Amino acid sequence: MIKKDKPVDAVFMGLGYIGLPTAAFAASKGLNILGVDVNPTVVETVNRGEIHIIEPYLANLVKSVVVSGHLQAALKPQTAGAYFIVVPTPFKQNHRADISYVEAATKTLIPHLKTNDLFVIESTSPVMTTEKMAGLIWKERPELKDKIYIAYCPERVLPGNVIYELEHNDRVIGGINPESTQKAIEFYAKFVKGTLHPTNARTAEMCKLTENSSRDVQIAFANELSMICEKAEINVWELIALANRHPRVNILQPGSGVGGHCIAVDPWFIVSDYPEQAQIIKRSRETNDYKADWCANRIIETCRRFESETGQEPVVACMGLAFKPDIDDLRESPAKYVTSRVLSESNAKVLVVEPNIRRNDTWNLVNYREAYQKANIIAWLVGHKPFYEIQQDKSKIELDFCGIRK
Ligand code: SAJ
Repeated sequence: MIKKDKPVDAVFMGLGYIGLPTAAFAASKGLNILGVDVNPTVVETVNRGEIHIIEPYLANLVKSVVVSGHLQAALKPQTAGAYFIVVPTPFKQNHRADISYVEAATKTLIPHLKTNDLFVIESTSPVMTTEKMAGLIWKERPELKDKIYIAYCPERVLPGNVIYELEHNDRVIGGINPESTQKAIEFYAKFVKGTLHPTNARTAEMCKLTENSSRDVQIAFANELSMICEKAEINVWELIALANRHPRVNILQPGSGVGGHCIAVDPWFIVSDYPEQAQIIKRSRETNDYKADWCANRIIETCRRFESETGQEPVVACMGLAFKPDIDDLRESPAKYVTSRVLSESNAKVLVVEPNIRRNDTWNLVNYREAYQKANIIAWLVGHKPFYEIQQDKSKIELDFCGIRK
């Protein structure tokens, strides 16, 4: 149980991929943390000292801080000195950001706020969200205007390396006024070793969107190059490796598209708010989304040509379902989308491979070595480490969308 003799130092609203690691990490630095989630299963799991997400080292961290009483989970918040909003901000059909979870978490906290409290939003949000939430607070609690500290501080941790990056990444901290920025910096300094960079709320909100949009644009450039090189019959992997020998060139890697709930989502927040100005950002999103269809089309065409030229049934191995190498997360995965299109549109027998997933009631998964051996067409969709060990069999047609053979 949470240490009763000590007040709650901070409440974290949202115990997902970012909220739980951040709450546990702050607790590991001796703070008394209450993690709040709307999902009773998540609350029960955490209070057993266990976790519901895959992240290296997180299980031990959560177990130790729950046993020590520094972290407790609950369905409802308690009064504390600081509050952090770390809930999802998906986008709606029209690519506009859905901040309803941020609003709901804010409204839940409003009755608990008191003078000198710190209120921080970490959820990736459209510019001006923090000011909007401040408006919600002032509307219900006018006596707190300019009496509490409100800031925005985006996370930038890489799934699979979250715990290390929570401690060591620099953080950008933007208050609705300089006092709020300072108060937030003082709190983060209790558990972050990275440099804490002060700014205002809008700049901090835009910084997060900018970081991920810049990566999406760079990946779109690599994906566009890969489609040009297929036409020009140039090995795009060789081309990029050579171009990157230039001291000031750093082209990223083509893939089967861009997945995950960050890079494929965040740029749309800028595009929907600044549609006239965000031309490159929008076109990059479209290019990266188109790349998945381009890959699916290539596989389907190859299967058709194989059957017409050989008279044999094409057997295609779709190698990888996850949204990026060496993880088990299929959210917004282009490889999953490509595989689904091949399953529904091709004339082939399709072998689906994802070595990072054990059992799965959606996909009839095949072991990657067995799939390679049985298939006559190999579609490399995700660059999982084990795939690089497979010796190439020149009798098979290989479509390399992620550089396995580079
Ligand atoms: N990808 C490529 N080619 C590349 C790099 C990535 O096709 O050269 C693809 C990946 O396969 C994946 C997608 O892009 O489908 C996103 O991969 P990622 O490596 O960007 O990883 P994420 O989305 O898990 O993490 C990103 C990171 N942001 C940046 O690197 C700027 C991370 O720091 C953020 O915290 C995270 O988004 C987030 O939560 O916003």
